Amino acid sequence: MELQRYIKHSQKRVNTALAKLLPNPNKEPRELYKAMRYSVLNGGKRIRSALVYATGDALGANPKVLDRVSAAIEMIHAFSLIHDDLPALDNDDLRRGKPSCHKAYGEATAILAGDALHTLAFEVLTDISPKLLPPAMTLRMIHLFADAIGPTGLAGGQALDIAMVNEKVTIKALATTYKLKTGNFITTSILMGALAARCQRKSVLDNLKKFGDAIGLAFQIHDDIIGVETDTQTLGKPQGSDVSRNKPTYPSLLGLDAAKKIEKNTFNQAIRYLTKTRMDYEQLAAIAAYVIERDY
Ligand code: GRG
Repeated sequence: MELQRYIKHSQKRVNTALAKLLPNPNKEPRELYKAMRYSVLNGGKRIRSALVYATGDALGANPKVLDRVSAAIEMIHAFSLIHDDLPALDNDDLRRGKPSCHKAYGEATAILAGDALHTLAFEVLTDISPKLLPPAMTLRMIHLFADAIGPTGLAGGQALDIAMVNEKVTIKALATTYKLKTGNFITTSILMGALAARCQRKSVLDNLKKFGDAIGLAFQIHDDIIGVETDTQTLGKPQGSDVSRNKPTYPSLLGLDAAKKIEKNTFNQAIRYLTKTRMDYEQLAAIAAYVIERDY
């Protein structure tokens, strides 16, 4: 299937699953449930879900399992964005072109909406039917998932990110921060898609991991580049916000041209690992290309 259609199709799959799995906003506590739905269902490119579906579909996973995996991943992603936008962290008023969660619902509700999405994501995974996936495989997925969110994942990466503001850092330290803050969660989305298909082949899993790590880094370098080059309206968040916060980025440390060169080399490396999996990787390769071509 052509990429744009595949991405639209995956967005529809995950949005349908999310709409069912998120709590009913007509029940109490309404404000909390509305804030959760607002933050998860307010757009988003759904790149991580597309990676789950592309990997799982290629390896023959049950579509219902993939829906739960994708939904759990988008819940955690939305949770991290809600907390990232809070005044104590990045203090952003705009997310996906709309008021950020705390601007729309207040800080207390935004904190709780993030917390509730965090736990709901785990519940969604533990509820995968043992008829569809052996519990040992589900447990393996949940372990990977937790690992990508906690101290050696999103939370740890965010701590490093905060500590870097106004500091002189090396490109190596920045790459480590990006791996924790962004890369691990992208790699995990791909590996969960493979585990959802009961894939146990070490060479496939190892090369998918290397592909994910490379494409995760390319994703974040591209985020730095479009943060400088794309206007606020297209970005859905303020252009140049990293510069105004004095946050180190690939372009600020190396210059735009060098950042673009590294991004391209990292993408090429990612594709080399992908070809080594010997799976049907056409959609994954197309999504990887989109990751470094998107303008928001
Ligand atoms: C996870 C325990 C825990 C705490 C939260 C706030 C935080 C710690 C982590 C934030 C990490 C963060 C915001 C990383 C940025 C990742 C990133 C590049 C987000 C943008 O992703 P896109 O472009 O966004 O896929 P859309 O809107 O398309 O979904």
